[in-house]
Amino acid sequence: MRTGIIRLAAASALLALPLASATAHDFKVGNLELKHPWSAKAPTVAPVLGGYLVIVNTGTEADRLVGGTTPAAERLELHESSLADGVVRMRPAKQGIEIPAGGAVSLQPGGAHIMLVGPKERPPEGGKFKATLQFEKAGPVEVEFVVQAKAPQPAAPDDHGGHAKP
Ligand SMILES: [Cu+2]
Repeated sequence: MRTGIIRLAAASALLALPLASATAHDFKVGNLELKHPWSAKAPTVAPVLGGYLVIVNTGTEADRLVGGTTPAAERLELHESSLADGVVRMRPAKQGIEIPAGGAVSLQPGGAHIMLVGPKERPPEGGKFKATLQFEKAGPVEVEFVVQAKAPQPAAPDDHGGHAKP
């Protein structure tokens, strides 16, 4: 799979900001709190959909998001992004995404994120789809992503146009 590229309007969009959304919904597994999983409404031709949420680890041991499944797409992948010269490049997060002990990770446009490859359904804005996220220590947890036209916070445009079709 080719590396996708996102062009950011502003690097400041990479900053993690607190969520404030009327539609917030949370899930819990072990010491992990999964806050407001959401997906950006995408054009019907988009070969991928982004999945975003904030993961809080209230435990004393680090955990790791290592993968997952969803009936909404052929494949669920974890991607990480790096910024160079104002361009964000994304690639599969081979080691998964670490959630530090007593810390939090924000999966968001322009940063590390969940990528649904080969979407089978495209729920309208306000629609939902289920996914099971797999954590190294906390195990599997079923969550529900809500589709939004906009990020629940100031963030980069959800431009995954650089992604190659599988
Ligand atoms: Cu991606």
